[in-house]
Amino acid sequence: MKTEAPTTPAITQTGERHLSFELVARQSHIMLHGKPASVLTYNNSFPGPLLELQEGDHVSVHFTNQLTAPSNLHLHGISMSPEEDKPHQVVAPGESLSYAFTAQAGSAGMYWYHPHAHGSVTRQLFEGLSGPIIIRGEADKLPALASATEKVLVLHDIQLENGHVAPHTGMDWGRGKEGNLVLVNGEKMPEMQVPTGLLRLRVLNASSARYYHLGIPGKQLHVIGMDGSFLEKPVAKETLLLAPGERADMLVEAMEAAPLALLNMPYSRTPAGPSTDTPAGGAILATFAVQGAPAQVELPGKLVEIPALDLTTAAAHKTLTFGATMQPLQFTIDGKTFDHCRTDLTARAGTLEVWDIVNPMAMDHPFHLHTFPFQVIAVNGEAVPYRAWKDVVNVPANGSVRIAIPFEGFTGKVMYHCHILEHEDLGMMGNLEVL
Ligand SMILES: [Cu+2]
Repeated sequence: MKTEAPTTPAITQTGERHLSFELVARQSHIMLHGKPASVLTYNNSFPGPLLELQEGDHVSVHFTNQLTAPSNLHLHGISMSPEEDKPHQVVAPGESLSYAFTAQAGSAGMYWYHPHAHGSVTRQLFEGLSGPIIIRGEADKLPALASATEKVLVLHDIQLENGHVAPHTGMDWGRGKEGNLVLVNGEKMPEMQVPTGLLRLRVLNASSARYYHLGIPGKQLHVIGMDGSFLEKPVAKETLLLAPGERADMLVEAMEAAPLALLNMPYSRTPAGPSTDTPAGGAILATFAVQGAPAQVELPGKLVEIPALDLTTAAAHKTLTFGATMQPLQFTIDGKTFDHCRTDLTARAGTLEVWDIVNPMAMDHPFHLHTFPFQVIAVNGEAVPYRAWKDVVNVPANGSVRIAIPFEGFTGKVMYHCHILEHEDLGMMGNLEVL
C-alpha cells in the first residue's frame, strides 16, 4: 500500500497499545490509470490507507465527513459492540464521529472499512470509498510467515466517463454494477517486484458487485486465512472465488526467478444474466516479477486452533430466504425490504444458532453479518472441509448455505445484508437484535 493512515499510538504502563486513526472522506482529484479522475477518497488515497493492528490493540477511528452528502464508517468484519459499529447512525457533511474497538485475541486477519449510510452505500463505495485493515497475531510470527514477502491487494473496480465516475443504469441496480476499470491498489495491472521465496497475498474484494475468481497459472494457492481468521492449516486450491466483501490470505511458492500473474478467471454469478467481461483465459489483475536465487520454501504446518461448533447444542435454527420484486425493483430477505426501525430477528446472547440462508434466485448473493463471526458449515448441502471465522459467505444462485453463529461478547442490534451493495441499498438487509 502506498500510504498508512496517520496514527497516534500510545503505550500504557501495562504494555497495551492504544491507537487512534484519522480518516477523512472527501471528493479528490487524482490520477487513475494515467487519467485525471474525480473520485471519493479517504485521506486523498485510493484505496484508503491501510490500518495495521495487533491483537489486543485498543483502537479508535475518528471519521470526518467532508463529502456533500451524509456518510458514515463501517469497520467491516471487526467484532465490536453494536453501539460502536452504529451503522444506523449517519454523519452529516462537515461532521465527525469516532468508532472504538479492541482487536480481540484470535482475530488476526484482514478486515476493511467503507461507508454504510443506507441508500447511498453503493455509489459512495463504487466512487472510491474503501480501505484495508490488518490485525496481526501469534501465527504471523511463525518462521514461514515472518519470512514471507507480503502484498496487500485491494481489488476495486470503477468506471470513468470524462473524468467522473459513470452513473448507474437501471440494469446496474438489478445486476450490480461492474466497472470496466479493474484496479489493484488503485492501479491497473500493477507489476510488483518480489524476491524468491514464499509470497503472501492478502486480497480484499472491495468492489461493490464484481466477483473475482483468483488463480495463478502453474501455481497452487495455499489458503491460510479467510475473512477474520487464519485456517487451522494451509488448504491448497487451484482457484479461489472472492465475493464482494470477502478476503483471502494465500501463500504462493515462488521458488524461482520467473514471473507470476494473478488472474481473474471467468465465473458466472448470474447464469440467467449477461455474461461477464472476463475473457475465457482470464484477465490479469497483477503480475509479480520474482527475482533472486532459487529458494527452498516450506509451507507452515499448524497455524491456529479453530473450535469445532457442536450444532446439537444450537438454541435456534433459522431459515432466511432471499427474494426480489420487479415493480418497483427491490430486493428482500424473508419477503421484506429493509426498515431501519423494525427488528426482524432476535437471538439470545451466549447461545449458538444455526442459520440456513436460502437463495432461490438465478443470481449469487454474498451474505454479510455484522459483529458476530460465523463458521460456514455447508454450501448446497455439502460440508465445508475446513474451519474459519467468516463474516461474508457467497450464497450460490438456486442454492443455500448453512452457517453456525455463536452470539458471544456483545448484545444489541446488528445488521445482516447482501454485499452486492446495489441490493443492500434496494432493501436486501435486516436487523437482528441480540438480547
Ligand atoms: Cu444480492
